[in-house]
Amino acid sequence: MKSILEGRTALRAEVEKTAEVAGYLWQNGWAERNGGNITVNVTHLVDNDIRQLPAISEQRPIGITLPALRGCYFYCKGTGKRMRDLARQPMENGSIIRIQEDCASYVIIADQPVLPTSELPSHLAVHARLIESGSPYKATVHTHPIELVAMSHHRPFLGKDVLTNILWSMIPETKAFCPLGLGIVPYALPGSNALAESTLRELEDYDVVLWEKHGVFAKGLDAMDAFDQIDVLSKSAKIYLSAKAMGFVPEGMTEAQMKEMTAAFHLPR
Ligand code: 2HA
Ligand code: ZN
Repeated sequence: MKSILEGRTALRAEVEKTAEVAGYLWQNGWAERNGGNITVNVTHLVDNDIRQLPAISEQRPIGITLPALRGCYFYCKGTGKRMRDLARQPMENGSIIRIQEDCASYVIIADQPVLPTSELPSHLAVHARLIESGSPYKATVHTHPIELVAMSHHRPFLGKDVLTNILWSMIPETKAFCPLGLGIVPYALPGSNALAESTLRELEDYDVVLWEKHGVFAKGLDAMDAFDQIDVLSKSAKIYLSAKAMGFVPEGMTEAQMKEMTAAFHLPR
């Protein structure tokens, strides 16, 4: 069977980059079984021939109405599919969907009728907000990074910007490459509207948010950019835990050293 990616260099590159990220999530131990999701807005890579493609699924409800997404196209990980499989075969473990005229339903158009992620409403709600706010961001990534999830089990860490400041102070690059820090989303049932709504709210101020006792949700220019931000935060969490394992609480960079970073890298705060 011919893939939609054949002869489409830019779309193929975007899907392959997403597959590369899926491999990193698995290799990092952040994507057990079918854990995690990736959704990428590929509308700008879609040509007229793709727009004419017939649906290969029934029209399915999203669960919410998102007017900003009318006629948009997304590559989505398939529900129940594994990141480690998606890394090798992205079009068998994910699919491309088209948002319908009603802005409340979608159809799958390629390559196979693989149903998209269970977290589709929360991912699409974030994409709608990104479009409405004129953001260049095209990707959302949800994954289960071990050390960050472990830190979310400690109540004192869940106060506003407590973890942001600890993680920023572990190594200078974290503040430079995750300049907005880490937002906190209180525990809510996976796939629930409550989780989607508090994620949407927290992403107004942060690029990466920590879902208490579950995982992280990040937005970025592409899946690689979202992954990089999670990766630098995870690196800092590992340094914190390594210090604790050696029997001491790490000192962290001083206020003055953090301020120096902010000025040198022209960071927002
Ligand atoms: O899709 O990780 O939270 C699998 C998940 C949902
Ligand atoms: Zn999850």
